[in-house]
Amino acid sequence: MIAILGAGSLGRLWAASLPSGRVAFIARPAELPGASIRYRFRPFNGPETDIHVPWLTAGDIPEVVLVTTKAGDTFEAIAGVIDRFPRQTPILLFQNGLGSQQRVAARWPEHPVLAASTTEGANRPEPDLLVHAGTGDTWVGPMTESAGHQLNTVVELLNASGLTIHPEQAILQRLWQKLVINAGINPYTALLDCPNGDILASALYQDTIDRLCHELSELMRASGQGEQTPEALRHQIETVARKTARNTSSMRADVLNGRTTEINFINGYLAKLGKDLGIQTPVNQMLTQRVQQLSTH
Ligand code: NAD
Ligand code: KPL
Repeated sequence: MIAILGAGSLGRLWAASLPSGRVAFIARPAELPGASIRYRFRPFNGPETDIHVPWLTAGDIPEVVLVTTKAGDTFEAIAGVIDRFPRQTPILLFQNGLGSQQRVAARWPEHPVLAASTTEGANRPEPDLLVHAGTGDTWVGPMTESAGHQLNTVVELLNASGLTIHPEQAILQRLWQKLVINAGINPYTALLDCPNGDILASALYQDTIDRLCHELSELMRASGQGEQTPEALRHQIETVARKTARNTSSMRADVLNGRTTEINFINGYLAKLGKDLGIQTPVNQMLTQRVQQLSTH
């Protein structure tokens, strides 16, 4: 049995993709779950299907727990349920950005904690409809020492979904690569309320992107993530912004839907890291503060 904590867009994508009967959602501790979660699943290709996913029952021991909550909810979500699972149960974290994964790995080092970086795209235009909006790749790798031994088992379990999974020993590096892209696209789309491609010609982006990439380059070097010039980072950001030009970023979508954004785990994480490492990060700080202000009213 594969258990999923967080029955939102990504959790429902995994639940719909894994073989039925092999997957269950984990209820919040105070929740009295009903019979099952039901929704329509619109795959990337092919006809819509009806999905029923049961709740994990007290006697079920999952082979792995997929955590698909937002970064800001993850620590508390796991803390509420982790006592139900044996120590050897692998925990696989799907959060965007950085900070939440390290916090979980540091708090529960005895558990095999793994992290995933995924380019799959899923959304819920209606509460009972899950749309697989874009197919991609998912890299999975260990965040704690004990997780290294479980990596192949976890990847094999996930392979049953038909989604494309890769084992990745250097998962932190992979998460950093995505962090850089998110840091250079997401806050601009939220502040400018525009699709990804439209940020490129804006004054806000033009005035700050070189300084932002300089901060990113310094932070990567100081935290052992290798040497990347600011120019190379800007090129990577702009390539993704052009490739996803008509997309609404996850951060813009969160703001438009009145949800808390993941800014604290993207530019906010980088600003905090700068403070810890003695590196100035005025652009990351400015973007973090301005996006935080968007969500407070
Ligand atoms: P979402 O908001 O749709 O889903 C999160 C779910 O977690 C919600 O249903 C929420 O009710 C639930 N939740 C919150 N606290 C909980 C708790 N204590 N116990 C149980 N459930 C709880 O978000 P999402 O789009 O599915 O994204 C989840 C994470 O995956 C984010 O970090 C996001 O950046 C990342 N991600 C998402 C996608 C995507 O396509 N949706 C792609 C890549 C990465
Ligand atoms: O990952 C993304 C997000 O929206 O969070 C990008 C790459 C910016 C695509 O929209």
